[in-house]
Amino acid sequence: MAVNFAGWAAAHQSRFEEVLRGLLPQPEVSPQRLHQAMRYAVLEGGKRVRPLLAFAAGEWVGADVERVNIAAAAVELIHAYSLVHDDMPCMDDDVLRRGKPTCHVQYDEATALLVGDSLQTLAFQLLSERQLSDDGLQQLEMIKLLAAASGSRGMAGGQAIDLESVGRALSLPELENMHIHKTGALIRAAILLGAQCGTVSAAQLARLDHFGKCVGLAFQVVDDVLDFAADTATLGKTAGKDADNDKPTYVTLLGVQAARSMAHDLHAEAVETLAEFGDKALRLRELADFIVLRKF
Ligand code: GRG
Repeated sequence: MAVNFAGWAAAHQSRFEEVLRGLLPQPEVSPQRLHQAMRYAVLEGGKRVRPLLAFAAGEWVGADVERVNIAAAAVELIHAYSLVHDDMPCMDDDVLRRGKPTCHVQYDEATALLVGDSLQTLAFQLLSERQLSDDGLQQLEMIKLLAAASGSRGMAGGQAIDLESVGRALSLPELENMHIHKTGALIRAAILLGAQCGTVSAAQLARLDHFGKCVGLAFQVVDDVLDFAADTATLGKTAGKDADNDKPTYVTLLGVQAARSMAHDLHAEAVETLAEFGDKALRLRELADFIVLRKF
C-alpha cells in the first residue's frame, strides 16, 4: 500500500534518530561532557528537512539507504554545528533552539564552541571512513561537495555576509546571494549527496541542483515570514529576532505578502524542474510543498 507523505517522513525521522544515536560518540565515553553536549545539540529536535531531502533524492535513484544514512547524517551534523555556533553570544546570542535552551546556555560557551568543531569534523570523518559510492573518486567528489557547501564559499561565507549586513539596507540580489550561501548551499548539498549515493546522470544532477536552489531559497523566504508572523512557542526558537537585530529579510525588503508570493513562485519553479520525472520525484515534490507550507 502506498504510504502518504506524513507516514513516509515520520518513518524516516524515527529511523534516522536511531542512526544518529549510533553515529554520535556515546555519552559515557571520555570526554563525557563534550559528548553529552554533542548529543544534546543533535538528538531529539529539528525537522530533519535536509536528511529527508537526501532520502527522497536517494530513493529516486535507487540508492542503498545505508549509504544515504551516512550522507544525511553528515549534512545534519554540519547543520547542527551551524545552529550551535549561530546561537552563541558572539553571533545571534539566542537562548532557545528546538524548544530547549541553546547549547551554550545548557552547557557553557567553550563547550558549545567545541561541540560545533567536533560535529563538523565528525561529519567529514563519516564521509571518508564509510563507503558511499562504488567509485572512490566519486566519493572524494562528495566529500568536496559538502566541504564547499559548508565553508567560506558556502554556509559559513553566507553567515559572514549576514553578520556584515546588520543595520544595512540590502538589495534583493544581495539578500538572495546571502541566503543562497547561508541556507541554500547545505540544502542543495543534501539533495545532491543523497542522489550521488546511487547512480545518477549529469543531467539528472543538474535538475536536482536547480530544484535544490529553488527550495533552498524558498526555505529561507518562509523562515523570514515565520520569524515575522509566528510565535516563539510554535517555532521553538525566539520569534521576531530578525527585527530585533535589525537584519534585512525578505519581509523587510518586500513586505509579508510579496515574500509569501515569492515563496510560492520558487515552489512552482522547483516543482516544474522535476515535472518530467513524474511519480519518481513525488517525495521531492512533497518536500517542496512541506518547505513552503510549514508552520514552524
Ligand atoms: C555559524 C557557520 C555558521 C553558520 C550559521 C544556518 C545558520 C548559519 C544559521 C542559523 C540561523 C538561521 C535562522 C538561518 C536561517 C534558516 C535556517 C537554517 C533555519 C534553521 O533550520 P531548520 O528550520 O532547523 O531546518 P531545525 O531545527 O528544524 O533543524
